[in-house]
Amino acid sequence: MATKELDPAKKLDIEDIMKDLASYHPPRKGWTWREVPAEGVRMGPFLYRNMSKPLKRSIGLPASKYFDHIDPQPSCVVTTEIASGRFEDDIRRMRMAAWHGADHLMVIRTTGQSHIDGLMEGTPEGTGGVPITRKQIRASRKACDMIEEEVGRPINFHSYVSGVAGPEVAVLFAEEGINGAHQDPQYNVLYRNVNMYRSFVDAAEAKRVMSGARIFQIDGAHNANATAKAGWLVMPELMVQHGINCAFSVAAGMDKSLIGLSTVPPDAPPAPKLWYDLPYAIALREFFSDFKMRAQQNTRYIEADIEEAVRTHTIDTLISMLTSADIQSTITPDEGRNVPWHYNNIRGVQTVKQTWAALDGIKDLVSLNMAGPLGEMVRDLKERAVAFLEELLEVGGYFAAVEKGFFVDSAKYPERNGDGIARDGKGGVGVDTIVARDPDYYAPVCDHFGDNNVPAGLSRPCDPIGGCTLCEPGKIVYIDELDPEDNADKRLERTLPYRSGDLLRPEAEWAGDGTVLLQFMVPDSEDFAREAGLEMARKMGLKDPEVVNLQVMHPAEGCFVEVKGKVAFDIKKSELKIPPKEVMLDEEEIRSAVKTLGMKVVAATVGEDEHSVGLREILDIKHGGIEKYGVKYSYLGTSVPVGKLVDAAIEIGAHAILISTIISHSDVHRQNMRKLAELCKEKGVRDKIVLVAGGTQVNRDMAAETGLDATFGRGTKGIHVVDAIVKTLKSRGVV
Ligand code: Z98
Repeated sequence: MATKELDPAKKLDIEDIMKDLASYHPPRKGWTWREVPAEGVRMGPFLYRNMSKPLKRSIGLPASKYFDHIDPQPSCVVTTEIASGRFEDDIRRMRMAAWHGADHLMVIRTTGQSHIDGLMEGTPEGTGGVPITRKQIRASRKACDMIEEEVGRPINFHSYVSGVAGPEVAVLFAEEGINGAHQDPQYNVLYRNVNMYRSFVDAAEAKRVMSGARIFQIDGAHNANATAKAGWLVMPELMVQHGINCAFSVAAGMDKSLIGLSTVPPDAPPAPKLWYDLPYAIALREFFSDFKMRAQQNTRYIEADIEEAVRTHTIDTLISMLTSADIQSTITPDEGRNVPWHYNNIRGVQTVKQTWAALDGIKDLVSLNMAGPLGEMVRDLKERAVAFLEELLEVGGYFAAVEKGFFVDSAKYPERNGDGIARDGKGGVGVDTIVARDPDYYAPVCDHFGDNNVPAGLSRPCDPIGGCTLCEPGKIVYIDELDPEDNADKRLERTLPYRSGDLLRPEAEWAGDGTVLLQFMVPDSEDFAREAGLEMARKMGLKDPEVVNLQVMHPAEGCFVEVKGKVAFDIKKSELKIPPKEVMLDEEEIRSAVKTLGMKVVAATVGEDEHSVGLREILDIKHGGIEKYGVKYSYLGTSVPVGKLVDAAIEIGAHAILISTIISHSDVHRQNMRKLAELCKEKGVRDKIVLVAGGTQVNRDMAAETGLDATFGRGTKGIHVVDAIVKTLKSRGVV
């Protein structure tokens, strides 16, 4: 079914997306990589060596305005994790993330979904993630189908095939066109205490179904270095975990190109990161050269400070570039803050984009010195991993090793601390639930693992039933909301005024949530800063304030505090006075007009005004003053009588007079402005010279009131002034 084209000027119409879901099926299935032209990508004045094709529509980095708004896109797939608990809000966030360059949207499941032994229906609200259900996936995939058209690049939608309903979830994902999923039976065993045999039986089926739908798989080895007391010591074990999942996946019928290793740098500064993370990344790439690498920042070290997260992320991205990661997952400090802020997803994506552009083609300029300690460390890791695997085989194989607590032990193999996660083969969720298939077992479904006595002569195993749901999507049974209260329609009703009505509230997570973040410094010790911060936020009118970040600046002098909270007021859009949008002339047009005229201006602060700093900023080239655009200026100094300025302008044939007037008592600023206009009239030059005034108490409306051509207040830059002069001269037919 074709989706509607999105209008970039309009918000997503969530209600419309929710319509006709029962008959919606994704137009395409399977994972997609970015297109990376071998000859590089030319953008603006640059040639990029390792970038993918640009997007049809996107928002560049903040500094892109200095470079013709180019938005180079890294060669790797860029991931962002989105999971606010309400999928209907997340799809708006997905659109924002896609516009900034994310093409892998990972939807974290709600806490505990691994333990649910079947599929959930409806779209209840989640905590710590989104409940993954058919309706939620279908609506989100439908939104992604529209968004990918809008930005001009396929979007990979991703969630998790883990827990005791793994195979059922895999079928659901295959039916609904999910493009990527975490799947690793070891994850279930170690972190979710699912029975080890059951977990591997399930995984074989799940992996087979995933490969049929060309769903890209990411493993779960990284969870060990996020869980272990010392992540940098478990690297040999991680390589073994990767190896087990890769080998098992291939044995279950998965294509190697669809298997990704979840490579997570074991360290973060202040640790000497490069000495651990780089050899680990290289050892992985060398051992697993047939497979893909998805790199993600280590969540274990993420504190509540966004700056810290971004710094570590930048270094991680450098390592990813040096070792050619295929997917870069981005992370935000939200794990430490408990609010998944929309804009932090974007910041994570920007970090990768910014680093990738800055370091584009780094491998053509810099090479790794494998002859030194790096090569030695890589070899050491590989040897330890091989020895680990050998011992695992010696004790009787994987299951025996898990029983003995081989995994997530906090010492560096072959040392052991005896604190690994040990699981009992006769225990765990789903123990004793494996049923051997009868010798004549036959299931009329496709992509089914193991013995299936498909009758001879059929082109598809599902022919006798006229097609399975993987072949005939029309057979999928779609169940809509069951809960009359906890459902998307009810939530959408409540948030409608904030999404398409007249009301506006700040938003961080959900439409109309009113959540804001305050940043300030409390000039006292940590003992007081937290409570003081909360109290200050309350006095500023925030409800439910919570300190989400506190950084000591000095033990006694003070702390930087970030407090989140909620506001309860609404703003009415219809009551806002929106100033008319100023359309500035093109910079080139301005420069050429200035050049043609040989534009000259005279400038001074007038009356008894000694404040010259603002005017100098408007004039000097240093911070983008009018000099930058070729204007020649005569600066007459401070406290200059208005008449002197007019005489000077006439004498040198200036095109404009610029006065600056800060002092405003007794309305002296207005008086000087009026005087300038009157004197020019008296001397018969009013139509020849453009009159401009500026100052902190001046605003745009004062021009009309005082008889000048343009007046400017705070925040004015040289470009605004020269734009106004050229526009006025154009209106007079001078240029
Ligand atoms: C990541 N930010 O890896 P439940 N299966 C595997 C996993 O690694 C995970 C799950 C399932 C991280 C997210 N990973 C952490 C192999 C989780 C999650 O429903 O939470 O048990 O599944 O991208």
